[in-house]
Amino acid sequence: MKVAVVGATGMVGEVMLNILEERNFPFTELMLVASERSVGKEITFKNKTHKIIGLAEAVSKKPNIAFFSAGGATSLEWAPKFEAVGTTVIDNSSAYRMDASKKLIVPEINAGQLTKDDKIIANPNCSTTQMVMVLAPLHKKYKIKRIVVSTYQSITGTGVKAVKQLENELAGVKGEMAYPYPINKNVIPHCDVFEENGYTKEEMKLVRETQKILDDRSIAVTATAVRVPTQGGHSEAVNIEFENDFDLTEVRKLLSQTPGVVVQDNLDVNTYPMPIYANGKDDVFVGRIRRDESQPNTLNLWIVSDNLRKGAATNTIQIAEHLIKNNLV
Ligand code: A2P
Ligand code: 11C
Repeated sequence: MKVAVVGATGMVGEVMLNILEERNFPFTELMLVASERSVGKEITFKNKTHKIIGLAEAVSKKPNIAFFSAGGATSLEWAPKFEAVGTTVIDNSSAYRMDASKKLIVPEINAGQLTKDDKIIANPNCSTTQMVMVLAPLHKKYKIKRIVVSTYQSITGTGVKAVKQLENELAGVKGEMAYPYPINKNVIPHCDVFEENGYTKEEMKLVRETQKILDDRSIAVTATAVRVPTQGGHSEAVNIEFENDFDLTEVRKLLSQTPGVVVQDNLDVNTYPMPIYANGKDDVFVGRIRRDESQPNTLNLWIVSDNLRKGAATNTIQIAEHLIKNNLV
C-alpha cells in the first residue's frame, strides 16, 4: 500500500500524520506532498526523515491511496489526475461533497455504500460530521423533521493563519489577520464566505451535507455558524424535531450504545462536553440532553468534537481503513 498525504504541512495534514502513526496504518511507502513552497523541506515520521514532494511527482509514483487536505482548488485540479493513474483519493475539502457522482462518507453511518469504483471519496465538513454522528441513530429511530443548529467553531478550523492571529492578539503583536475582526474576547458570526441567500457557506454545508449523509432530502435544516476563540474543537447547540415522540432515557441509552459517540451528561457533578476536553480525542461527545418544552417531539443537545480529528483527519483515515478491510482499494 503506497500512501500520499497531500497538504502534509497543514493543520489537518499534521494531525493525519499523527493518526497514521497512532493507528499503525499499513503502508510500504509514504509520500508527503505540499505546495512548491515546501518541496524539499523535511518532515520526520516514525523516526524516518521524509522529503516533501510536489503533486506531479506524487502522481508519477501512483499511490494506492491519497489523502487530500490542501484546499478545494488543489482537489479539483489534482484529484482527477491521481484517479487517472488508479489512486483512490479521499478528499477532505468541500470540492466534491455535493457532487452527485461522489459519495460523502462517515464510516459509522454509510461506509456500506462504497465500492471499488469509488475513486474520489468525499469527507464531510467537520461541523457536519460531529452532528450526524449523534443524529444518525436518532433519525433511524424517531425520524427527524427539522434541525436548528448553532455552532461555536474553533479557530483551528480556519487553519494556521487563524491560530497565529489569536497568538498575536494575546501577545499584543500586530500581524496578518485571518478574520476581518479580532477574535480574542470576541465571537464572529461568519465562518467561510457568504452565499447569495445571506447564509455562509459553512451554514449551507450543515444543511446540504446532513441531508446527503442521512440520505433524506426531506429533513429541514437551518444553521448559524459562529467562530469563537477556542482551539480544542467545535461545539454545537442542536434542536431536533422528530416525527415520533421519544423517551429521554431511551435516547441516552441509544447514544451511549453508538460507536464513536460518548455521552457526558451528569448535571449533579457539572458533566457536559467542552472543547478543552474533546481536544486530541477521536470521539464525538454529547450532553445537555433534554426535552424542548416549547413544542412536542423535540430534543435539545450539546455536541462537541475535535474538529481536526473526527471532523477531518480521523474520519478520512477511517474511510481508508474501511476500503482496505473490505478489499475496495
Ligand atoms: P504549504 O505548506 O506548502 O503551503 P492549512 O489549511 O493548515 O493552511 O494547510 C494547507 C495545506 O495545503 C498545506 O500543507 C499547504 O502546503 C497545502 N497546499 C496549499 N496550496 C497547495 C497547492 N497549490 N499545492 C499543494 N499543496 C498545497
Ligand atoms: C471551519 N469547517 O471550521 C471549517 C473548516 O469545508 O472543509 C473546514 C472547511 C471545509 O472553518
